[in-house]
Amino acid sequence: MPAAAKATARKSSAGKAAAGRSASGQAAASKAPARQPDQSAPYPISPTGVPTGGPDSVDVRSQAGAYLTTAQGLRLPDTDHSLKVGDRGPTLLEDFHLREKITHFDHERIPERVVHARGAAAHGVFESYGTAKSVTKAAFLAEKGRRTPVFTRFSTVLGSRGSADTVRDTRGFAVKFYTDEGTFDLVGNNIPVFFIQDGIKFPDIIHAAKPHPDREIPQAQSAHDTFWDFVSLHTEATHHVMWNMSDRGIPRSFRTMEGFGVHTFRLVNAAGDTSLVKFHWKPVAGIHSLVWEEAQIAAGVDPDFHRRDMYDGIEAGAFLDYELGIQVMPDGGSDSFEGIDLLDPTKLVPEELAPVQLIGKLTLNGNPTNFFAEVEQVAFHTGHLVPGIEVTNDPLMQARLFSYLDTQLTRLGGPNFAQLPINRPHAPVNDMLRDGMHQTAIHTGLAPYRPNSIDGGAPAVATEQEGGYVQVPRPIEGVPVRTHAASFDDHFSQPTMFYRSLTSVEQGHIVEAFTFELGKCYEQSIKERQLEVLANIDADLCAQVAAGLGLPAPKGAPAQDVVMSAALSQVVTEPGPITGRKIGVIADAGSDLAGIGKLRTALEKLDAELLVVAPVGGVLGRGARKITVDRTLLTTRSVEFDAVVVAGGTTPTNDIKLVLLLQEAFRHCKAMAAWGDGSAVLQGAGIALDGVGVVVGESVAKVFIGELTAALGVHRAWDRAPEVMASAVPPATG
Ligand code: HDE
Repeated sequence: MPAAAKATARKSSAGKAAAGRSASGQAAASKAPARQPDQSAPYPISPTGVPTGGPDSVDVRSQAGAYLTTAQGLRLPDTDHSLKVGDRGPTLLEDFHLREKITHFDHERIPERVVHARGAAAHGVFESYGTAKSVTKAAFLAEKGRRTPVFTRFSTVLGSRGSADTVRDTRGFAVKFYTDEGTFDLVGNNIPVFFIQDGIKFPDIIHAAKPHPDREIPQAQSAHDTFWDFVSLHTEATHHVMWNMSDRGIPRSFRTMEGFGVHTFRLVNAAGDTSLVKFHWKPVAGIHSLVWEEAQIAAGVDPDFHRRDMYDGIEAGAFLDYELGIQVMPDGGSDSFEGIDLLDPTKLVPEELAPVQLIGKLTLNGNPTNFFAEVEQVAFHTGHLVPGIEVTNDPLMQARLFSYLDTQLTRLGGPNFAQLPINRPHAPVNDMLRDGMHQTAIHTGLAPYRPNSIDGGAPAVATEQEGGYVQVPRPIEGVPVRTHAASFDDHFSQPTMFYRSLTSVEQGHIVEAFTFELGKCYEQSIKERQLEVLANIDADLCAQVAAGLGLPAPKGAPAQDVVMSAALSQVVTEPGPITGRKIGVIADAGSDLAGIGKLRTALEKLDAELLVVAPVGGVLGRGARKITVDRTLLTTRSVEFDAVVVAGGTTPTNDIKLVLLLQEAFRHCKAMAAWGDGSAVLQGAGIALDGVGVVVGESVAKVFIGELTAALGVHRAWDRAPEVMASAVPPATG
């Protein structure tokens, strides 16, 4: 939404609140504050799945009434003073309002998630292409054009609820589909493989990765001894660690992240035929990442970098789009494909071997109305399945089937968390589960048991034809053992494939990430052991990291015959969309304001946002040409922008904050541009106008806009990297 419309929307709801006040200051209208246009809320559905009105109807669950009341609806004359004996006397125990207010406040927090505590979420819709019909009977996937409401939460794994968004970590990508056949949760990550092969190791990896238990340091980081101690000993983590150390560990935004279901699922079609399937989310805006220095700066200057980006984008109408894709493998009984064990969650299936077939589109278009009620209380569970989607014997998946239900008992205070508005299914619920903490449904009938005669035998169980979830027959036999299949022992060939499939720029980032992380460890033996792991992936990688650490490079035995997978690289050469990108325009009172207006119109058409950065706040120009300053040199930093442009007419200055902003953006290989004499400002910061990814023009003409958006569309001018990102780490020799 354009800024002006946003302001009007805000004004109108503020206006409504003001209109509700009489001259005496007393509230007179009966309306609680309205929802903002960018906000959505859980559908008005009863705790048992009965719709209570359309999505736009008045939400009876929000606060109502114009007067401040107690939780019992008693109107209050004062909430600023406790009830005292005289104005200097002690407080009376009889002050029930004070006690209720403070007691409720004391209990406002629930335990944060043990993992994935830091997250943000949005409402949206999933529309099926119908192309999955041949592999699944799940109606929300099989029926072309069917639209299913969704709620999607993105998260980091390690940090606490208040930690920074841009830390190096895996990101959660959890999607709740409120289908007519029951809720389906696809609880995935932005990395296609996992640290462990068996769920029983989850407490170990998480204990190692979380802050040290004595001083609770470091927050939201893997750059510490216990993490590297564990993963260097537990080499099945190697593949995941490689992805963490790659650009995937520091995504630019939620909008530019891929998502993966990680495990292999078993899909069943209407005829009962089964396939083994891996789920992928493909971001329509392309896959892009931060550079490490940028991520570190952002963690300080804007710890909310990712959630702000998503919320602002949705508010501006630049929705987040992803296509859902599946890799389909035959279910021939071996649970493997082309020599890859599909039950091993540390292995991926290269897209070149099993292409990702697109089956639908997810659009996130609604911000939450209330963070706690929706984002904090949403409960995902890998066991929320619908007919047509089944699990496999992946031992990681099997353990998750237990964990997600169990964790909610502590986090959400009992077994009725499915009745919380955000968790309510949109399908009718008749579960015969009764009572328990926070029971909000009013169940009727006398016989919550089966068989019964008193309630007429109801509810009935459903046959498969009636939508009953009947697992496909799966013969299982064997003896109880605590072991794993021999194929699980290969920990290195896919990390080698991953590393060798990347461009040299991406490989360089991995080298730097390992060197940084291990450089933060204190224990020499841990660094040495991790180098031995790297030696089994790639000799050059190991040599470079060893050089950076000042240690000898050990010899390993990397796989020789790995087949590369070009799909693993995220560097693009053809410009993609620029949806949601932010372009900072440096300007002052003398700048070409008409040019800025023209550029803004062009960028907004592409769903990108132009932000005017000036030495001081306020407004530039007057009348129709007037432009509001969005940021000052004091309130912004280069990391906020994907490209920095200097407007024609802007006076060169030696303000160090401006020089830093330009040089930093340049160093991070971002698109740089200037029109007219604005180019002198770039030159003043030492930026050559003929450099890679530097766009200059006489005015904001079509060609200038085209070149700028093309530079933005490839995300970074990587060819500039050798010049501006030169590192002490010696270059690859191979
Ligand atoms: Fe999770 N995980 N996990 N996980 N996970 C949780 O559930 C767990 C795993 C993932 O936005 C918890 O409600 C075990 C893989 C996401 O609310 C908990 C194991 C993948 C989220 C839990 C795994 C994930 C969670 C914490 C090994 C990617 C955030 C609070 C067997 C495919 C969901 C909660 C949200 C959250 C357990 C492994 C993704 C404790 C035991 C593999 C995206 O139940």
